Amino acid sequence: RAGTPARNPFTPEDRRYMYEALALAARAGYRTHPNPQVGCVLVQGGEVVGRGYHRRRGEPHAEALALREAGPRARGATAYVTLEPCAHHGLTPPCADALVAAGVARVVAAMEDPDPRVRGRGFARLRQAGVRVDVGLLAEHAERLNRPWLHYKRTGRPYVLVKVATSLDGRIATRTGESRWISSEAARQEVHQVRDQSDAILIGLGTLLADDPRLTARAVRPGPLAFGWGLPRRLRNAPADAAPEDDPWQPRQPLRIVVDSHARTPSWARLFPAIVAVTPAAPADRIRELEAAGAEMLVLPPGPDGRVDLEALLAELGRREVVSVLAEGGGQLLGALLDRHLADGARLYLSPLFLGGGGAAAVGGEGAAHLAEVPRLARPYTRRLGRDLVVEGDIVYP
Ligand code: AOF
Ligand code: ZN
Repeated sequence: RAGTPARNPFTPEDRRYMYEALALAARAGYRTHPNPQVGCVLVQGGEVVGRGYHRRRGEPHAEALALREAGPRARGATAYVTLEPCAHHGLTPPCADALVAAGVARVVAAMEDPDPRVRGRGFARLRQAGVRVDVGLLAEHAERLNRPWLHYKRTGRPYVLVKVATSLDGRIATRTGESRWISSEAARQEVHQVRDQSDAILIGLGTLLADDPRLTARAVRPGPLAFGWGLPRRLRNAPADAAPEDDPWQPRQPLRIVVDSHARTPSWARLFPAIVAVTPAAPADRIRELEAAGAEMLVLPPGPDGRVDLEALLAELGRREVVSVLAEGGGQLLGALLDRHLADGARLYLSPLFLGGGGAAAVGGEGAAHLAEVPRLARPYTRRLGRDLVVEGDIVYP
């Protein structure tokens, strides 16, 4: 134990600069899709000489922007980066080479890049060129910053966030079916910000029939990082706090997806254009009709229960570079995702109301027979929002 501090290569200054790099990265507000959010700060003689963050796919990487700002002052500098510098020729040249060429003396990285094109190769190149490399500073923040992207890179599937807005007794409607509005105005507004930061929204047929939702993001302002629970407030709020002229907030509409085994979606549904996921049991005439209405029909193998195999659906979405999915309901879909261990995170908006017996439950599905088998939040984070209580966190399965 006595030897531990001596092996920690990081100083309080290192922490401060890495924190700054993380705050820069977070400004992107997931606009980097399908890329990660990355920030970089270059420090020379106790002075910041360059800053950068990756804004959008195809635009320069964080390191390239910081090096551009620093110019010749990058020589001998320390680079603080929130992710391992890349080693591949993608849409832009390798950052590891650019750092070497600029004469950077030391690279401090929060974590390794799990992308198969990088995965340690960036560090190896830097070290081969004589650059000192220290990895692991504020890694827990870096993990939370790119929660959906890291999951997507590691599993090939999008990160699935389950959204639930209920009464205190976990219901989404009264016994007569009234459901508008259980959650407060503030919570409903936040949901638009979450949609705006999600690549796709998933609903079941029941919800479509009950609500006929548009599922668009009608967010007027950028919000805090939707998938960033556990981050310090300053990092999580970075997109909202970034000056608009600094990073213009372009509206982005998520893909809309309905899980509808037998293609019962009405052709007048308001959410079109959308993807409708069906099984081979769906009638051909309905498929043609929905295609004419603006649907992309995705015929997937049926799962064990005869309905759309959600695992196959997520695998297909992963192939299409969907990094994050917001599952908005209803109870059957959310229950099926939990039953099959496919829900990765949850956000609950709890309104201080009791709807009582007879009101529909927010989560259905098969459910657990024993407490030892239930999914739970690894660590629930809570906060107040208007009159509601928000509970969010990563789901773990036994
Ligand atoms: C970095 N700095 O700022 C980012 C990195 O399509 P490309 O060429 O932009 O490459 C995307 C990949 O590069 C992405 O999957 C991730 O591994 C890495 N992103 N790397 O050094 C950055 N955005
Ligand atoms: Zn790069």
